Amino acid sequence: MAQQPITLIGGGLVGALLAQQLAQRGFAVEVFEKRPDPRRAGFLGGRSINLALAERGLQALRHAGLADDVLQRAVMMRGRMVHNHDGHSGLQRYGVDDSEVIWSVSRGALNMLLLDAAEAAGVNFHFGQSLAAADFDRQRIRLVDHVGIEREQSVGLLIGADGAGSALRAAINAHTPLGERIEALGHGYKELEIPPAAELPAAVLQLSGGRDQFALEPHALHIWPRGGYMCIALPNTEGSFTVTLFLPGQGAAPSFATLPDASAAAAFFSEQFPGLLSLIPRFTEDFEQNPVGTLSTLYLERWHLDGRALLLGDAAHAIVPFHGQGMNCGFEDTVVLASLLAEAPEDSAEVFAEFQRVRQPNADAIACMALENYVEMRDSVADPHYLAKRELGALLATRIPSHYMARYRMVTFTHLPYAYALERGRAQDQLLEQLLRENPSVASIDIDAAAQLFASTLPPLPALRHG
Ligand code: FAD
Ligand code: 8R5
Repeated sequence: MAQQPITLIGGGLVGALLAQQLAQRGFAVEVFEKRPDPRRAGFLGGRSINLALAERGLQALRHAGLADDVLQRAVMMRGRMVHNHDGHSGLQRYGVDDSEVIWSVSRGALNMLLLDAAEAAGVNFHFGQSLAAADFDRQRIRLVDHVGIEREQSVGLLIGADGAGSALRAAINAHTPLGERIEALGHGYKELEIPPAAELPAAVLQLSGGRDQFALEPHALHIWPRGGYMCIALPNTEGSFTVTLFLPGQGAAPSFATLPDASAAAAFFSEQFPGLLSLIPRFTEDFEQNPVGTLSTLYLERWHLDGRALLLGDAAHAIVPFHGQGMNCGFEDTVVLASLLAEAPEDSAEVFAEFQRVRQPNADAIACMALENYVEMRDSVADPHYLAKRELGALLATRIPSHYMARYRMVTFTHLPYAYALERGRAQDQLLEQLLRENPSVASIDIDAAAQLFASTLPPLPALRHG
């Protein structure tokens, strides 16, 4: 087939995975990536940033033949370890057993693995080449290198996987508005590090089992919920944890505005997260060196310029991080797009329109659920009503798995469309609320009657495909 070559902007997680899949299907793919090749330049500063990989992302990696390689370097997380203010902690499992777990992976290592795989499939990468402008009518783009030298390049089909601040999005927008809306969350984040246990004084490890390589339980995503804000920690393979503080940016204490320096922040931590603070020996350096990250949701009315240019991943639908699904959703995008393009390579206008038709309702749904999960993580996980609902849900999941599945499990461990998970979750939640209103406690609920209520009110869940 005499198809147009593909010009991909951005060789991050989504760009590299898409490039590999398109090359595997016989497309000629050129990738222009702003940053230098991470395999050559190394990851400067050595900060380990990790991400949670769940079933959707894993499924996309299976398609690409890369799942086993990735899992080999991942740390299994079985559930959330909730650290309450009184110092007590407990594990809330994410799934029913160890087949339903999420995986902590290093962003740098994952990106390098994907670049290797894409190159092996025949993709041509051009690093240190940043998109500056695009002339869609002449099929040319302008690129600028790291010293500011500009050049022009002729292009084929333009696909933008250049992240939340997408330059291709800005270029399309200047040609034909995309109907862009960016909603700031108003909360920011700061990354800190818990080093491997060997680098910590024995005294602070007593409570968490000092014999281990890790200062905390390694096989969990740790949460310190504090109502309006929280900390989380994800394990790294080397025995360290990346901690993230999520906090309002402005306003009454505590907010980033009321923590002007590391000593104010340390005082706040010793009050709110004393056990955690003792595990962060480089608190001052971390707090001073690492910037406050911003969090927002990006909504676009359109994701493409007819058959000439398309956006995917964060460039099309950046979301807040609280469901750990940004990368997972972007990876799911790549499978859909690669298969649509392979089916009709000459009809890019139709493919791009169909891609948006399929993916946009799902992107909107995960955007919404990610916002909701912030409240759940920072507040509800310690709330008795929420815990009662969870307990009742767990009973129903065992009693009628055909009619009840927790929304978190649909999002994290199945390939059911996000829009379905959102809608089904709402319907289930109404019934759970009704049962808890009509009964004084979970123990007093007749589970057979509850199961009957679900079975007679809701259609059965779709049969699940596995693997
Ligand atoms: P990016 O990964 O941002 O890649 C964009 C690429 O485009 C980059 O390589 C960039 O250099 C390049 N680029 C930018 N501008 C240009 C230009 N002008 N020209 C050429 N190239 C350009 N998601 C999860 O699923 N689970 C998690 O646990 C999770 N944790 C996260 C933790 C952090 C700290 C952050 C910030 C995000 C997290 N996410 C997580 C979200 C996830 O990182 C993103 O959804 C995902 O990286 C999106 O991939 P992308 O390729 O679309 O964008
Ligand atoms: N992203 C995650 C979850 C859900 C956990 C749960 C939450 C850090 C900037 Cl905040 C967050 C989750 O409901 O118990 N799974 O994976 C990843 C998360 O944050 C990532 C690490 C992050 C952006 C900073």
